[in-house]
Amino acid sequence: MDPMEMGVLAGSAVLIAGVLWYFFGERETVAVGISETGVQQIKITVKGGYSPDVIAVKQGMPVKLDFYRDESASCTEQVVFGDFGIARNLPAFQTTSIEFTPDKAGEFTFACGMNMVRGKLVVEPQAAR
Ligand SMILES: [Cu+2]
Repeated sequence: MDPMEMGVLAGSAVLIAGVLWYFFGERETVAVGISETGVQQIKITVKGGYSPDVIAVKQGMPVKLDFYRDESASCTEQVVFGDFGIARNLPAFQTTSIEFTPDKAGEFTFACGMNMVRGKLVVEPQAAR
C-alpha cells in the first residue's frame, strides 16, 4: 500500500466512525447558559430534529429557549411542551423564544406537533435550603 492509499483508508475510517457516532453515539446532555438576569438561556436549532436535543436546566429558575427553525418542512412547525402546557408555532428561518419557569423536576419530552421529532428537557431539582 502506498502512502496515498493509506491516507484514503484513514480518511474513510474517520468518516465511518463519524457516521456511526452520529447515529448510535450517546446523546450528550447540554447545560444552558445563565444570563446576568438569572435566566437559563439556550439556542436550539430545529432542522429535522432539535439540536441540542437533551437540555439540562434547574428547577424554579426562568428558562428561555430560543428555537431557531432552520427549515420549512411542516413537521417541525410547532413545538409542544405537554408537561408545561406550552404549544408554540415556530415560523421558518426565525427564532422563537419560549419562556417559562419549570416548577417541577424530572425529565420532560418536548416534540413537534405530531410527536415525531423529540427532545428532552431535564429539570434538576432545586437544592434544598
Ligand atoms: Cu412532526
